[in-house]
Amino acid sequence: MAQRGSRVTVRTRFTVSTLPRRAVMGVVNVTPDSFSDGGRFLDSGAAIAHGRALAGAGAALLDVGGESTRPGAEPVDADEEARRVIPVIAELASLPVLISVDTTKASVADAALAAGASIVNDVSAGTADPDMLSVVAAADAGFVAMHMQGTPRTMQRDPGYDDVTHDVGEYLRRRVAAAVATGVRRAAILADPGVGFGKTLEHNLALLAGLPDLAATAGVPLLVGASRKTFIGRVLGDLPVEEREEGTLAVSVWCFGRGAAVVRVHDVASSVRAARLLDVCDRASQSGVAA
Ligand code: PMM
Repeated sequence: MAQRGSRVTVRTRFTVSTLPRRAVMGVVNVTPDSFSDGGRFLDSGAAIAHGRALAGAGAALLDVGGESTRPGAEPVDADEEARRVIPVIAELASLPVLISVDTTKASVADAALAAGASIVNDVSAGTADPDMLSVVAAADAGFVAMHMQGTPRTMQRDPGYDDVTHDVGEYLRRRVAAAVATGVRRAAILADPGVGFGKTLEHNLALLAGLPDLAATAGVPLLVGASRKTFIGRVLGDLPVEEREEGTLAVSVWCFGRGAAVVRVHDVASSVRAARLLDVCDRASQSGVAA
């Protein structure tokens, strides 16, 4: 429980199995330079309004980030990052959705968990800050362990793997094991292949094709964040970021069809509607309903 002024925020104890079967995480970037919506929500009032709108559109989780991880991005110091995200998290924590903080810094994670976040989404899977896993464990919080090759500044220069699905799966398995060994509950961990983080178009496609294998190797359910990323634009003939929504939706449906537990997207409404349709089709096929 976190105290903030006169308001008391109750942080929900996160367990992956309590999520809707196909859950949608909405992105709330409080950054001047994010990958696809950079600068739009740097003002915390605008970010809060955006988070409310995403929750209203059916997001089960809101992911609040104050440091851009787009290729080439420069790091932000912890004080500035906390100044961006904490007021937004404190406000959004009163909504009936789970809040995650997108950070690689233990001090930011700690403050975010105190402000009402339930999950730490770490694109470095706990490797960037030696205190990260113990902060998550001490708060009994959820954890998203993402794979990245290199750092955001350098990761797209020349990514390489022996076998991308195997290498990423093994990495995620090791990071999940490290988190569990530090005291993070396995039932509160999601693994993420890190679409676009040190990956070519072919690597991204191989990972999407291999989602069931990845989940089996990682040993925990998957979260996938492909929304508006470069590979979608490339596949569709170099479309700019504002024209990648249909491609994003196709990837959400693909990921849900391959068993992903969560998709992380900017446009929540379309993926939520798709998830509902998939649920209804599943139920119809299970009960043998014919048209
Ligand atoms: N992508 C971005 C930022 N954070 N976190 C996870 N777990 N997975 C992702 O794929 C991911 C992430 C970059 O995209 P954005 O700048 O548009 O949020």
